[in-house]
Amino acid sequence: LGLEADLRRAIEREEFVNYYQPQYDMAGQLVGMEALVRWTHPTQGLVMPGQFISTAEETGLIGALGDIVLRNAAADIMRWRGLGLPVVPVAINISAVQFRDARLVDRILSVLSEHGLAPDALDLELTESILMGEQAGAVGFLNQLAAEGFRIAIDDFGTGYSSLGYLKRFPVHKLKIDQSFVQHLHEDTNDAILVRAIINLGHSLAMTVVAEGVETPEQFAYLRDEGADAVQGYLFSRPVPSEEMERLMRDGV
Ligand code: G
Ligand code: G
Ligand code: MN
Ligand code: NA
Repeated sequence: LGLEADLRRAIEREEFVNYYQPQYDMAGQLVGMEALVRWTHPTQGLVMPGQFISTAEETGLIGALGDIVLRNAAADIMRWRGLGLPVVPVAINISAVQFRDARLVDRILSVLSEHGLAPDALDLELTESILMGEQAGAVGFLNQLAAEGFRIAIDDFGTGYSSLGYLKRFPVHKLKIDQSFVQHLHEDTNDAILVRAIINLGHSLAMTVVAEGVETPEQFAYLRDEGADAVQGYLFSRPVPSEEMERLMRDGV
């Protein structure tokens, strides 16, 4: 209960900032970034999402928190555009719980229109569980979001229920290979084979394939040789505050 009350207060005071982790294509060009929320706690300092996202979901506060993340992203995008910096899509994480909110699509659209932004400014990162069909209404939301012009990315791809049927039923634009497969590419032949298979699967379905959690030049070389479209990971940059992201956009890695 302590955390819930604390979180409620933090949402009222908007004690959250977006960090951003850049995504690069295989030639080193910035092609996107993922927004990752942090709580700027008055006494505990910077608190990571692992400490509060699940409580936000259980208490219904995730909707309001999601709005704050979106507003912060929209404000950053507008500032960067004003500075003439390269305009790349910002990926926003949307959890399965947020997909239960009948007003989800309206919430996202209204934040964007407040800032004069079009849906193509964002990628929406969803987990496989949302697409597995156990949630009434999820299919309708997805089709609605895609029709509005949002790109849909499947986060942590390969760790879900591995029912691939949903990939052809839903408007999915991007697969993000889960970092657990990337981590052991060079010790585990099975992981290397799975990564190759996911890249080929995505491309066969006309999707973009992004690898997460790239930490070594060897992992990057394998992904490049297998034809991955983009990479994200500590090898290039950790998630950084928006001012640092701004510097990365200006000066490169
Ligand atoms: O860097 P990292 O510790 O930031 O992120 C941990 C987890 O928190 C990730 O699984 C990520 O999907 C989740 N997360 C980060 N930011 C958000 C957010 O704005 N909304 C939701 N729903 N999840 C987020
Ligand atoms: O939304 P998702 O679960 O994909 O969130 C990505 C998580 O992975 C965040 O917590 C982010 O900080 C973390 N991350 C990003 N790049 C790397 C990396 O290269 N190595 C590791 N171990 N974690 C990473
Ligand atoms: Mn993500
Ligand atoms: Na992920």
